[in-house]
Amino acid sequence: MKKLYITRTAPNPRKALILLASKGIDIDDMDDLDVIDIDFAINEQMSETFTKINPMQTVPVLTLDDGTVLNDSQAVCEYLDRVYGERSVMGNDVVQRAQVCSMRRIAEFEVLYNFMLAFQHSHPSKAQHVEQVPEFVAPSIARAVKALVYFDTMLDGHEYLVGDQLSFADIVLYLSLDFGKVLQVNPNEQGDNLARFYQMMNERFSIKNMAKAKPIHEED
Ligand SMILES: N[C@@H](CCC(=O)N[C@@H](CS)C(=O)NCC(=O)O)C(=O)O
Repeated sequence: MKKLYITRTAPNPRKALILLASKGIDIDDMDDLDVIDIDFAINEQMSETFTKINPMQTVPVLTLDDGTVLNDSQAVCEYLDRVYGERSVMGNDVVQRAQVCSMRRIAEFEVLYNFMLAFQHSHPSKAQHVEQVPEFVAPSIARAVKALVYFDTMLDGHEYLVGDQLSFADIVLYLSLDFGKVLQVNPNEQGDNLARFYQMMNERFSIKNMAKAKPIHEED
């Protein structure tokens, strides 16, 4: 049985959850894949059991039947996209794939990672594990917000970032907007196009709609 280790509230594992949901697949009802929830509240990602699976102590992780371990969200999502569902969310042809890759990386590196950096350096829950530098926080948020201006422009007159169908770039942009809320960046106040995009994605993929608890057991 394949195993997907996730935390349902964290942006990188949510990529995998939303990717499958966008293909109409219920992650908790798959014949060949078990979902294992990792509880950040008790630092389960740092437990001995999980560290053996992923020494990087991060989620998501996908383990395959032959023992292969995929411990990066992009790799996990590439695998899930190719193996499950009809249509790839990575793009329908060579050009679209390149466009999705480009948009996804800009959303990831300019928005999501700057928000994550700001979070790591400001949130009390991270203080024990990160040498927090408060000076990183405001410039990181500012850089992310600046990139959101670009995405608001890209969505002008378009429902999605690439073509007329949902792609992985939309998933990463949505997660970035959603994560920005913990830093008091309101996704509804970053331009009309982004607000419309956020509301559309949030109706389908909010944590509230998708969350479900299923604790890991040491014997797993
Ligand atoms: N490059 C990794 C980064 C994964 C990552 O940072 N995951 C976060 C959740 S979004 C995590 O597991 N953090 C563990 C922690 O904060 O202790 C990926 O994209 O999979």
